[in-house]
Amino acid sequence: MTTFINKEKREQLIDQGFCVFRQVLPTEMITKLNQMSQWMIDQEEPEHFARNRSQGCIIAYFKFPHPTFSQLIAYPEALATLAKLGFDDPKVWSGYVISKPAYSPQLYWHQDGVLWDHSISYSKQPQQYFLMYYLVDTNRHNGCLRVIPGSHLKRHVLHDLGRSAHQDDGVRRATDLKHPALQAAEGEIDVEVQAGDLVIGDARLLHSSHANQSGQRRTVLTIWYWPAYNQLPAEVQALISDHISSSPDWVRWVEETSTTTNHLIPIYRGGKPAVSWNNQPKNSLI
Ligand SMILES: O=C(O)CCC(=O)C(=O)O
Repeated sequence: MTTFINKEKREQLIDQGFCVFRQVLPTEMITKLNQMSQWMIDQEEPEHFARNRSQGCIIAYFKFPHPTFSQLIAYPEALATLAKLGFDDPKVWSGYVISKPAYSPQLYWHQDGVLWDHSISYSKQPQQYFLMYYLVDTNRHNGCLRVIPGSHLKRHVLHDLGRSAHQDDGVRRATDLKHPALQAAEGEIDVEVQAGDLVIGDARLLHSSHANQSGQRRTVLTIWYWPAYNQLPAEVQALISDHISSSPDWVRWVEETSTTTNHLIPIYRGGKPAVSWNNQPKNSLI
């Protein structure tokens, strides 16, 4: 079957670094995912929430395995949406429950690219995308996503903060609310969505989220894919495959879910050494 490519959204994703598809998840699936997320959150240790106060929490899908998360990773409507962007053979990388409790602070500005040691990161070739499903209607008041369009391809002053946002305790724990990674940023825009919408974004895009000023929890499920894994250079495929297969949790998850996720598993059997992992853009990003 030939899939109609949505050229407008593809162009937006490649040039601006993100796009939104409306109403990808039906209400019953949103209800199941909310129940699953709460079940995972309820098992997490108190120190996790304190350590990750800026995010709320960030719980990997395999930490408390649940069939509904695996169902979402291989969800036919999500994969059909990637196909509408021209990606009909994506591979998966990871997934998280990221949830802000009522009245919680903003998320720090960051980007999640790991291939900055490879020339591909300084090009428009599709690499790594997040698929984000917000499980409640989300706006500026309750902590919607904000992004800096185009920042996956163009240097921004926030790049010079480096990885301090991820590493600095005052930022992660949101005890230093005056830190530049927690401020409004030049060029930012809000991405307001309804529950069931799907936000797709480039891993290199600078993003954060507003504080949750509401009395209700705000949860997003983030799943990372390599939309065109088979077209990536061998040394990049090697990094992806080495990284995941070195995790016993990943190996167990692959075995347990193979009937539904087999076609999504990135495998590299060539002999090229992996490119090194680097989260920080070089000066050649201008
Ligand atoms: O909480 C959000 O809205 C986005 C989460 C996110 O991008 C992250 O934690 O890396």
